[in-house]
Amino acid sequence: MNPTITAFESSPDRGRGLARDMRVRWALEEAGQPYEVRLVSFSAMKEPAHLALHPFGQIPTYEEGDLVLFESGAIVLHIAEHHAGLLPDEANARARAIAWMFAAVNTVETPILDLQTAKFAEGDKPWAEQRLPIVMDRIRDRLKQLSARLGDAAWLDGAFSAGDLMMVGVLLRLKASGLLDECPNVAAYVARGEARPAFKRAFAAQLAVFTGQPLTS
Ligand code: GTB
Repeated sequence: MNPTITAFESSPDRGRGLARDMRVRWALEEAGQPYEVRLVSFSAMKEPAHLALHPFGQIPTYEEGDLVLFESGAIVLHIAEHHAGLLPDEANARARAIAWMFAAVNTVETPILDLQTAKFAEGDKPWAEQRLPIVMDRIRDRLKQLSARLGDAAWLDGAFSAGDLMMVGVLLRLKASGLLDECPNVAAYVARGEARPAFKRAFAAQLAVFTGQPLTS
């Protein structure tokens, strides 16, 4: 039986691939694993039935037989561990790819989330104008460090891996900020991720939820 994931019934980004089900869809597409999607409303996410799957009442979740998972990183790791192509076979290279997955959510995503909070949740606070440049500079620091490590390479550590999938998934959130353009090799890295056929299929599938248009392929 195909796994089932949950996604927003009505995503605030209007299907631009920013909600975290995108990473899970992308990993499933890379793995060639068909999947079902159950759409949930904001109120349904806080109901007992969904809270039984996700203790924090969020998306995405992942159900496969007896297994129920939450946390996009954990779900992507599970998919990567059970399908070829997202983690290297060699033990040390595999450990490094997993380290990049953690770096994406723990080191790079955290200041990016601070930016969203500073802009949207705290934008009307009297100190917001002073806080915003501080948060932007923290992201700049991380991007410069990532840029230095990436150099001219296509991917972070050899072949494309779940580490790249998570990192690109996190960096996508910066596209509208203009910060990516300050590090052209990182911007090109994100564009390389978006150009992958599996990314395009995943993006089209989540956009179709918003447009209501059926998928053509
Ligand atoms: N750490 C968890 C994970 O990685 O899975 C975080 C999950 C999470 O934040 N889920 C969000 C959610 O369910 C959706 S992705 N929020 C509803 C709630 O908490 O009540 C975050 C998100 C939402 C919307 C946009 N957007 O529209 O641009 C982007 C990202």
